[in-house]
Amino acid sequence: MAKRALITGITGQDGAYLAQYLLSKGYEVHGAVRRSSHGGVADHRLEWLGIREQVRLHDANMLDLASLIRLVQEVRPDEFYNLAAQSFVATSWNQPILTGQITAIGVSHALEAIRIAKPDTRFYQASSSEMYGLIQQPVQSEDTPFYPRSPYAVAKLYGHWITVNYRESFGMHASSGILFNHESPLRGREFVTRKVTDGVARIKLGLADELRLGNIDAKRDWGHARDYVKAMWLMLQQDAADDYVVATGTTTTVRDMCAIAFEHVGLDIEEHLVIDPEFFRPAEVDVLLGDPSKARRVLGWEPETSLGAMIREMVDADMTRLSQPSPPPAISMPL
Ligand code: NAP
Ligand code: F7E
Repeated sequence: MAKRALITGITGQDGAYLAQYLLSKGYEVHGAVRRSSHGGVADHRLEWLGIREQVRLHDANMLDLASLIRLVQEVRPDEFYNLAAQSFVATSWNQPILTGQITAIGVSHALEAIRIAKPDTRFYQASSSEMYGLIQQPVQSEDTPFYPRSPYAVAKLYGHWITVNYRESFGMHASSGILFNHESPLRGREFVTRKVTDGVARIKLGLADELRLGNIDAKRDWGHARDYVKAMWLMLQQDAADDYVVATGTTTTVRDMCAIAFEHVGLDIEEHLVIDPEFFRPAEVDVLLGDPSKARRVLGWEPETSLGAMIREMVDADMTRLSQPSPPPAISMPL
């Protein structure tokens, strides 16, 4: 019989790629979707990957424990991937309480739903390298102490430790993936890589003439979401649940990432890039660099896509989107 997976956050970047990967492995894939007045566009990433008709979507919200209990009772998943979150760091200073409710307490809701309705379900928690924040070691591994620098990172720390706690308290098969930044053509346009690739494509096509960014000296360890969702699945195939860093082991400045995008379309970065104080954060995570050796050793996982290849893929996808007869308008949020 096909294994059954339940994904919260299935309408997000990782949820879409994970659904595609699990379908390719023969899973029956179910997803939790929160009701929105924009219902017609919530599944645009699943549409982009051509899998919308192959997944079963259910009405549930991370803020509503009862909806999650009912969902686990109804779907009876073998594996539960908790990807739902208020995941944009900058917004977490504007909406710190909502971020805590979804990104922290939402994890407790998911774990309680499993504990009540089907305790043998294997659980994956989407933890984050943002938990390292003000880094305590130059290269971050599973043993590096955390020092969160945003309401988002504080909330993720709760989600991480409550996952560890349910594993230790109730013997649940609950694993936490400490994933470093991962991107793709399906990344939200508020995140810096996609803001850059969308912005560069607009400039190339004459739809804009500048790209406004904040701290371009920040460094990140960027990988491809398509590669990273494989690590999530591998964690749940292990006999024992555990925590793993998933990263490339290479770090790059925002400036250099941006240069790759401009170069790809033959534009001069100096002519178009504008530094705008509006995009600086109240507290910054200056540099992140992960050590994925445990994931490599135990899971046999390797990143397959270089930063350069990924940024070029993203620019090409944005050029295609923006060349359509009615291209998407520029992002309107002040983010
Ligand atoms: P994303 O694109 O922002 O997707 C977030 C998902 O959560 C969306 O499907 C969203 O639904 C859903 N969601 C938000 N609030 C919800 C609620 N109250 N109830 C139900 N669903 C809700 O994020 P992502 O990049 O795919 O990341 C997936 C997960 O990994 C997140 O937990 C993120 O924090 C974490 N993470 C991401 C990275 C990264 O670099 N991408 C790195 C480490 C950890 P809507 O479509 O309705 O908004
Ligand atoms: O920022 C700098 C910004 O928003 C990266 C989320 O998926 O990864 C993501 O969080 C860096 C920061 O991602 C702009 O200050 C400069 O230093 O793309 P980002 P993030 O904050 O690292 C982690 C692992 C997660 O878990 C999160 O969910 O880029 N930066 N100028 C800018 N960032 C943005 N967004 N916009 C700018 O204009």
